[in-house]
Amino acid sequence: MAPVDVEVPPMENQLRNLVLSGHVGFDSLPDQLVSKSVQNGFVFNIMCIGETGLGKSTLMDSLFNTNFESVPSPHTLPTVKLKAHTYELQESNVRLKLTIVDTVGYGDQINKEDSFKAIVDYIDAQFENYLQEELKIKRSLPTYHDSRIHVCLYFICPTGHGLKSIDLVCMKKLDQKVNVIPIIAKADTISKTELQKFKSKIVAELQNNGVHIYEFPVDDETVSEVNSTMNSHIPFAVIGSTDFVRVGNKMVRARQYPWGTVQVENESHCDFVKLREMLIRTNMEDMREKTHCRHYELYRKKRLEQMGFSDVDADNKPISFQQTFETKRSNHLQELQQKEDEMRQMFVVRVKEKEAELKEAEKELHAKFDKLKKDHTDEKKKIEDSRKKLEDEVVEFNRRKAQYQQMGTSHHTLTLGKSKKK
Ligand SMILES: Nc1nc2c(ncn2[C@@H]2O[C@H](COP(=O)(O)OP(=O)(O)OP(=O)(O)O)[C@@H](O)[C@H]2O)c(=O)[nH]1
Ligand SMILES: [Mg+2]
Repeated sequence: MAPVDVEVPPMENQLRNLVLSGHVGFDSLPDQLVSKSVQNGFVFNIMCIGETGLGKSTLMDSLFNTNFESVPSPHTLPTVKLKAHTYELQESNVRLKLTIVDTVGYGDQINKEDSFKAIVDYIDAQFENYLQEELKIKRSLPTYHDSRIHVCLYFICPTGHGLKSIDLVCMKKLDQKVNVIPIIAKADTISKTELQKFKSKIVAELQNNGVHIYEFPVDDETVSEVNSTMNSHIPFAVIGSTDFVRVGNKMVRARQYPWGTVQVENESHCDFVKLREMLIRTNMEDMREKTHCRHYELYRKKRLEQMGFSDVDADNKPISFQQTFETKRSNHLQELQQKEDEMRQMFVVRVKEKEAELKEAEKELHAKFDKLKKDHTDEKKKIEDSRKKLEDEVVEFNRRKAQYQQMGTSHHTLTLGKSKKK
């Protein structure tokens, strides 16, 4: 199809503001959207990165107030493995398909250099699956199970000494691919004053190393205030527990120690409530959107460019997908033709070479045959000579034999004559 030239007037001349004389009804669009979304249900995918036994599963149980029945990981795996489990949750009439991806064996290897590789590959693989679905002629995106990671909770070990190099390297590798939220795990093991210093140290280290963690959005005025306050509390120091204790007349999630009780949902004990508020109650949709519009878009751009597609040609002029395809197709055909010619030429050369080889072999064979023939003739001649010599010798022998016999006879006769005389 040839491109059609259509003159488009500038945007400002096209738009006219009109006043409606009565109620039309499109003000129900947001409600329609809500109803449709609720009907379809939502998908949210969390990745938990953190060393073995750092409280990842316990925190997930605490966040979603359920028991995901995850099993502890072994410490002895030679490589990091990613394990995804999907759950169907429902709250009121809202269904949530939640996938929790665990990084089994993270940080357990002696050589930790490749610890992040499996994670990066996993995130890319989910983007690639989505891209392949999107590129299909017959797409089924509405029913497609989107497995792209919407948030990555990075569990920091509560050492009080700042980040480990594996933390920095891993978060740096991921910050352009996923929304990274660093959290200090098992925060009940660190004192209040140490925690503040630890937090500032982590923030400074992240900044100095250019790691871009996810920031709660401040452009939506309904949540901008709470989000900007929460941004200053990052990294959240969290505690998880599967145990409940009675406080007043309420059962609350808590960890009991000989010296006291730590309540998971008590804001003066830890930042668990802040994390839940930000992750689930305020910014879940923003993370889903950023994953699609920022991280996936970046991946898609890179991949399409790798495949040879671009929005502009070599002269920086806009180029359509179809034009790129046509150019690629003709280039491909040209390449194919060139390859065919090369192969044909190569074939001719090979045939010639083979012919020469065969001729050489034939010549050698002839030479061998001639030599053999000559050897045979020589041998035959030799044998013939020997036979002749032998025959001559036989003749000579026979002649001599006859001579001797004759001589013998005449001697005998002579002897006989003498005796007669006597
Ligand atoms: N002190 C303290 N202990 C915790 C906390 N959260 C979990 N734990 C304990 O840490 C241990 C490991 O917890 P898990 O939740 O299984 O840790 P995990 O990171 O999922 O472990 P793997 O899946 O095996 O890597 C358990 O004994 C938990 O009770 C916490 O906030 N503080
Ligand atoms: Mg676990």
